[in-house]
Amino acid sequence: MFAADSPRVTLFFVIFATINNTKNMEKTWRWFGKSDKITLAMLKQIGVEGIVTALHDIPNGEVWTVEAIMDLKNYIESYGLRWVVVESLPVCESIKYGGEDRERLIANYKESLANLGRCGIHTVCYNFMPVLDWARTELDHKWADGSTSLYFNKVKFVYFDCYILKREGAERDYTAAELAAAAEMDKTMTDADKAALVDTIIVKTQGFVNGNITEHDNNPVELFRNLLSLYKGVTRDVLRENMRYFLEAVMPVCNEWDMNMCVHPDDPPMQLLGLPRIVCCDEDIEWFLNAVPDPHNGLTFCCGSLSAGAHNDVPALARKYAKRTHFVHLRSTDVMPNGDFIEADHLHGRANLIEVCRIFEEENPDVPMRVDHGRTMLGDEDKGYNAGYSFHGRMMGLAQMDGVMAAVKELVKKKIC
Ligand code: DNO
Repeated sequence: MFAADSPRVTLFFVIFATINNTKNMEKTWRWFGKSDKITLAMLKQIGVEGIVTALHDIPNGEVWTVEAIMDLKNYIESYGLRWVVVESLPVCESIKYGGEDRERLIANYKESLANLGRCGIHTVCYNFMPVLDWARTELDHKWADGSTSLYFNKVKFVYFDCYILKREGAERDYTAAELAAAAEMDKTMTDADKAALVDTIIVKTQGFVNGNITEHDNNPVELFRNLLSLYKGVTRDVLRENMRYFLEAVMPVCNEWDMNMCVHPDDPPMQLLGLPRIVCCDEDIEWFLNAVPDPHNGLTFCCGSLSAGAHNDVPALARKYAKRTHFVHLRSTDVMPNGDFIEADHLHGRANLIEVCRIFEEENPDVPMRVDHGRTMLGDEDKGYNAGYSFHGRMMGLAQMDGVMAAVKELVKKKIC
């Protein structure tokens, strides 16, 4: 098989793709709506064809009406693009922890799904992570070349949990070495450092994806504590049952309107802050797919999230779950022995995206894929883009993955690999 990290192989792919001109993967892009600083006109110029987006202005739990969906869909189509995937139709916390108003919220969710189906949009990405969507501790970790990427520093996360959040019993979740390193860190952390860490973990990475806490909230830590307290007594098994309950409730609508639901893996794929996380590994994926064995119940195969767990063999998971995958995120990470991880570039890291693309080309060639995250580079840094969602960095990732896909398509067709 290919050595994904060989520059010569990479070059071969890119040149090969250029000269062969095969019908390539649909180039999709996560776009945050009409107020996104990266406009559809810019995306047209870099060859984007499909859009991944959501009605970001509608508060979680409210119905997405046909009018609102069509307004955005028509806007996207006026640029000659198409709305391919919804990311995300958020599942409210109350559905996850099993609150009193979950029936009403599930009814609203079903109505939104039916309305999306009526408008011709059939793939919906969501997640079942309690409170915290994805977790990072640094937004601008420097590479030697001057570009930056997102980073998860385990000790900083321990520090946030034990010294800022001061969660009861938090110490039990960490090793003696991690606690000692956090105590050491406490000697030099200023108030400004602490505020920046809070801003990264619970504001800048969260506001634009799940709306629990936004830039306008005054006391994010207090709000966050309140959210965590909603999960008292919600064990892993309870969360699993709540997920099964939700999926069973929405499947009839999914069947009627041919809606593909695809859950995003937990990012990173491990327990955090005492909260259960239930889409972390092979056994978890197998569980939720079997719990509701309807083909509309599927996975967002986020190579980046899965690769951030040293326990996950990403190509092996792709082989096993390609046919139940409705959406792919192309991103890679490198995991360090101390539990840190860094977002690698798209041709490197432990996700092995070249092999993953080959597997999907063989097993599920029409699945929508998007390049996920990118470095911050070449002027991206002062544009105020959402964390991880740079313009130049993602454009580079898109070009790399486009070349890889073109080559893989040709090689699979000729049965060379
Ligand atoms: C982060 C994203 C996630 C993802 C949601 C899906 O960059 O991958 O926020 O969109 O978890 O619901």
